[in-house]
Amino acid sequence: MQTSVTPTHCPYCALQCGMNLTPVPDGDGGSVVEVTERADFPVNRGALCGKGRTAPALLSSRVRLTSPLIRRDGELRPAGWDEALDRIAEGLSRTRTEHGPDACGVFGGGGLTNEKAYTLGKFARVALGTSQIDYNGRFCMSSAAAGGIKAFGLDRGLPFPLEDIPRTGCVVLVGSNLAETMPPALRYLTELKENGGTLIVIDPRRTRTAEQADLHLAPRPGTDLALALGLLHLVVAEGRTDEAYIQERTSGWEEARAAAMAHWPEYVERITGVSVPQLRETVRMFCEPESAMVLTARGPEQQSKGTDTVGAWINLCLATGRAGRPFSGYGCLTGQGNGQGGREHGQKADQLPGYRKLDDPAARRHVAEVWGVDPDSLPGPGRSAYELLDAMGTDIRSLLVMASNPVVSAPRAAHVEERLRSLDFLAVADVVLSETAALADVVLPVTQWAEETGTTTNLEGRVLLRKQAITPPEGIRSDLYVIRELAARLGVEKGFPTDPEEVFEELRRASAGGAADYSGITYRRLAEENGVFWPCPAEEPGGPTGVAAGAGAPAGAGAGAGGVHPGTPRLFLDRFATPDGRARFVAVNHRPPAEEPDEEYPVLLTTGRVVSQYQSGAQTRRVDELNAAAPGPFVELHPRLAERLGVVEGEPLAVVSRRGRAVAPARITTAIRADTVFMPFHWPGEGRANTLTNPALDPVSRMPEFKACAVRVERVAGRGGR
Ligand SMILES: Nc1nc2c(c(=O)[nH]1)N[C@H]1C(S)=C(S)[C@@H](COP(=O)(O)OP(=O)(O)OC[C@H]3O[C@@H](n4cnc5c(=O)[nH]c(N)nc54)[C@H](O)[C@@H]3O)O[C@H]1N2
Ligand SMILES: Nc1nc2c(c(=O)[nH]1)N[C@H]1C(S)=C(S)[C@@H](COP(=O)(O)OP(=O)(O)OC[C@H]3O[C@@H](n4cnc5c(=O)[nH]c(N)nc54)[C@H](O)[C@@H]3O)O[C@H]1N2
Ligand code: SF4
Ligand SMILES: [Mo]
Repeated sequence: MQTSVTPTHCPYCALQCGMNLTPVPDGDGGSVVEVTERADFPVNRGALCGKGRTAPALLSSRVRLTSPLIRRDGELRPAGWDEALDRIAEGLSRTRTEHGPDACGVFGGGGLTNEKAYTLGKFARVALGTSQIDYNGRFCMSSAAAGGIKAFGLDRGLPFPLEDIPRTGCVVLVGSNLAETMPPALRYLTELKENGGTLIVIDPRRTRTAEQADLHLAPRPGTDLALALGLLHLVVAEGRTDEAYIQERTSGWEEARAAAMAHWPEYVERITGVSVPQLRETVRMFCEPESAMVLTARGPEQQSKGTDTVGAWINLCLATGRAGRPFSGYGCLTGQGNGQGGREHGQKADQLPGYRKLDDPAARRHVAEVWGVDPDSLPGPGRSAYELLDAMGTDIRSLLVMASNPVVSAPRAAHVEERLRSLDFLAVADVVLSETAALADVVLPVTQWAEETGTTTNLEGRVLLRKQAITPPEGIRSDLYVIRELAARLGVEKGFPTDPEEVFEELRRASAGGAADYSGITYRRLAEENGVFWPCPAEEPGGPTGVAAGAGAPAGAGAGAGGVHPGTPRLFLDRFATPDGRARFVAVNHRPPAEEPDEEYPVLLTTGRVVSQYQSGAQTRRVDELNAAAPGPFVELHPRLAERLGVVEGEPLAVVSRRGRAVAPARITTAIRADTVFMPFHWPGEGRANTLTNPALDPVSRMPEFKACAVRVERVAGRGGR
C-alpha cells in the first residue's frame, strides 16, 4: 500500500476537480482513501462538491463487484476470471462466425480514461473486426461537437480555460445548471459579476444557476434555435453586427443573415414564450461590453435539432465578432469525467484516434501504421449509440458494454431494456452491478479511479494525469487487462498493453498530426504541470523552434522554451481550424421538437440532473450520504398545473408518453413553466424518466431528444398524497 498523499482527480464530472488522496486503514486489514483538499489545481482550487468528497465510498467492497459473475440457470453467480473471459470470447466468436463481425457491438463510455477509450476503439476494429462501436457520449455533447466542427473546423468543448470567464463582459449560459452539475465552477460566474460582467441564464426552470443570473429567460423546452435566431435578427436590425470581423474572419454570412431575418422577434416570442423586451435586453447585455461568451450545455444540445441550435448560437457570436478573440467565444460545457478525451480517440462510431475520421484514407493509413495492420482491414463507420442499441437482437447479436448503464440512461429505455434481453450474448465490465450489468451473461469487476492510473481530458481540453493512490482489492482487474485478455482469446496476442503509460505512448503516436494532437504530452509533463491543453504536438525533428502544427492546430500555438510545445489553452485567436481559416456561418431555420404537445399528450416533459446524483445513479445511488440528500425521482410541476390536476405536494403522479408510463411524487414549484414538467433521470424502475423520452435523433449528431417530448400527467388512482 502506498502511504503518501497522492494528488489526483475526481472520478465523476468533466470539471475533473483536483483532490488529494491519502490511504488510511479500513480496520479489516485493507485500506481505503481519505479525500483532502488540493489547493494547487487551478480549476477548483480545493473546492469539491458532495459527489467528489464522498467518492471513496465507492471503493468499499460493500457496494462494488468483487468477483466476475457468470449466468447459470438464470442467476448471476461468482466465477473465476479465466472462465469468465473464456465465456465472453466464446460468445463474441460465435456471433462472429454465425453472423459476421458486424453483429458484435461494443458500447463504451465517456468516463473511460483516454487510454481505455483508445484501447477499446482499437479492440473493436482490430481484434473483433467490427464497425459497430459507439458510446454514451453520443447522448451527451455530440450536437455541440458537430456544431463546433461545422463552424470552427474543430471541436474542443471550451476553446479557452475557465479562468477566462470572469474576464469577459457577459456570459450567456444556455441550458446549463452548473450550480448543480459542476458546483465548484459557480465561482467563475460569481467572479464574473464581481468584476462587473453580467450573466444571462436560459432555462425553462428557475434553477439554482438561474437564481444567480442578472437576466433569466425561460423558453419552452425545444425552442432554443428560434430564440438564437430571434436574437440574431435583433442584432442585425439594431445595427450591432461587427462588419469588419465578418468580412475578415468568417464565411457564409449572407445566407445565415437571410435565415435569421425571417425570424421576427414577435414570431420568436410566440414560439419561445420569451417576450420581445427580454429579447432586446439580452441583445443589449450581450453586445454592449467589449467581450462576451455563449456557453451551452445539455439543454439546447439534447434536441433532435441540437446541431442546428448550436450553430445558431455560434452565428450570434460570429455576427458580433465574439469568437476567436480574447475573452470572447462560444463553448460547450462537456459533462463526463473524460467526456472530452473520450470523444477524441476512437470509441465513436466514425472516428479514429486524434479526432481523425474513419472514412479519411490518410487517417486510416496513419493509424493502421501505428497499429501495424493493413489500412484496408479497418472497418468503416458504424451506427450511432441509440441506433446500435435499437439494432440489438436483430443486426446486433452480442454486445460488450464498458462504462455505461443504458437501461437507465438511454432514451425509450423500456425498449432498450427489452432489446438487451433479446441479445444472444451480453457482457458488461463495471465497478458495480448496474441495472445493465444485472442483465448480462457475464459481468467483470474492474478497477476504478483511485486504484489505477490514466489520463483524462477535462471540459477545457486540459489533459490531466489521474494517479493511482491505492492497491485494488484481490479479484479486481483493470479494463485494459480485460481488453488484452479478450483480444488474445480472439487471436490477437499483441498490441494491447495493460500498462497505461505504454498505451499513452502509443496514443501519442496515433494522435500525432490529428486535430487532437497529444504527441507532445508525456506522463512526466502531466505529473509536473497542472495539465496540458491540446493540441500539443511534439517538437519537430527540425529543432527546438519547429513545432509540428497538426491538421487542426491553430496558428499561434508556438513552441515554448527548449522546443517543448506549451500546449494550447486558447484556440482560434489567429485563425479558425477550417481550411481557409475562416469560421463558417450556418443557415438554419427554426423547427419544432419531433413531438409537440397535443390533446392526448398536452404537456412538455424535459429531463436533467440533481446535484447529489450522477447520471444513471449506478455509482451515487450506492453512496449513503448522496442517497439521503436525493433519495428518489420526482416530477417537478407548476402550481397552476397541479391545481388543474388536483394534485398535492408529494402525491404520486403518473407521467405518460407514447413510449410508456412512469410514476414519481409531485414536487410543486413556481420555478418551472406551467406548460412543462421536469424529471431527473438518475433512477431505474417505476420512476425512470427515460421510459418516457423520445429517441428522435438529430440528423447530423444522432443525439436523441432527451429535452423535449409530449406527455400526459395523471393522478394515480388509489394512491393518495401525504
Ligand atoms: N450532479 C450531477 N452533475 C453532473 C452530472 C450528473 O448526472 N449529476 N452529469 C455530468 C454530465 S455527463 C453532464 S452532460 C453535465 C450536464 O450538465 P447540465 O447540462 O447542466 O445538466 P442538465 O440538468 O441535463 O441540463 C441543464 C438544464 O437544461 C435545462 N433544460 C431543459 N430543457 C431545456 C431546453 O429545451 N432549453 C434550455 N435552454 N434548457 C433546457 C434543464 O432545466 C436543466 O436545468 O453534468 C455533469 N455533472
Ligand atoms: N433523460 C435523460 N437521459 C439522459 C440524459 C439526460 O439529460 N436526460 N443525459 C445523457 C448524458 S449527457 C449522459 S453522459 C448519459 C450517461 O449515462 P450512462 O452512460 O449510463 O452513465 P453512468 O451512469 O455514468 O454509467 C457509467 C457506468 O460505468 C461504470 N463505470 C465507471 N467508471 C468505470 C470504468 O472506468 N470502467 C468501467 N468498465 N465502468 C465504469 C459506472 O459504475 C456506471 O455503471 O446519460 C444520458 N441520458
Ligand atoms: S464538480 Fe465534478 S469533478 Fe468536481 S468534485 Fe464534483 S463531481 Fe467531482
Ligand atoms: Mo453527459
